[in-house]
Amino acid sequence: MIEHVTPVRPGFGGFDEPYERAKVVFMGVPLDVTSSYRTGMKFAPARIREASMNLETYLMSAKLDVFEEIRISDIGDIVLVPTDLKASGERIERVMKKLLGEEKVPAILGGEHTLTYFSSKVLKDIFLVQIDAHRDLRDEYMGDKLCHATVMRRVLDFLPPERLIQLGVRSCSKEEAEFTGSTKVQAYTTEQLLDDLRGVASEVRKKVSGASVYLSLDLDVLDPAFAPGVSTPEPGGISTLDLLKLLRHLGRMNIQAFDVVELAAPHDDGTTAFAAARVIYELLAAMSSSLK
Ligand SMILES: [Mn+2]
Repeated sequence: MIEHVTPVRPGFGGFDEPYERAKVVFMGVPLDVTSSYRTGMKFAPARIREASMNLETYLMSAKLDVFEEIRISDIGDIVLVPTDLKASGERIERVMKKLLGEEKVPAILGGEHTLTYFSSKVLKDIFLVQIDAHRDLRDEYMGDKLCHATVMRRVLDFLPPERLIQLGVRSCSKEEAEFTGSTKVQAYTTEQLLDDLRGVASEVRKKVSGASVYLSLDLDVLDPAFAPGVSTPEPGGISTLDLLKLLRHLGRMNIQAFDVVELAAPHDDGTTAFAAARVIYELLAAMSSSLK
């Protein structure tokens, strides 16, 4: 039993190992506080787990079963303080520290994107690879310094800008465009991805080289046709298959933790939850060779 965590059964995929033996450890982080539009991200971990139970754990692309290749556990959901972002953040940091201290690879089922500020802060000398339609780089949003629209700007309070790599972006404010023009934040737009997915992926892998990576996947990078149930849908995105192909490459980076965020469960017919579970399986398959 881990402090501030409530067990959930069945866990992701349903074949989980005891925590002690596991390398990859799933946890739900049902953070749902700062959304400016749709809410319901607190229900996302349950919906993603449910979808994960109804997909094959054998991956044709990788010719392996992720549960045979990787020791996976699911500790359940972090119990957050619904009205207190700071207190919730402290709990996220505490659980992350414990897992990383025991050489686990945390796999976070969000929750809104703001959680990434707390979960990535705990890792040292990382590249943060953010797959997202939005840049999330406003300095403040409606007076709020830390929310889903500013989360990556706050990450830059502790992360050197050249260590943030954004993939699939296609929307930002004028302020964000001006800000990114003057910093070393690296970004690849949706169209750059679609024009040369393999080229972008290998460029990112070259930049990151062997360094530790925190991978943050905002499901709104997908076109709303493929992921309608997100907090702030952004038309003109990539397909689920594009994302699977991208993760087949990026999963071979030295990933120390990852999150999948922004599923607004009440607005989803299951499409987005299944896409989330499916891309997680693909990512795990790609990560499996380096996790052995
Ligand atoms: Mn985001």
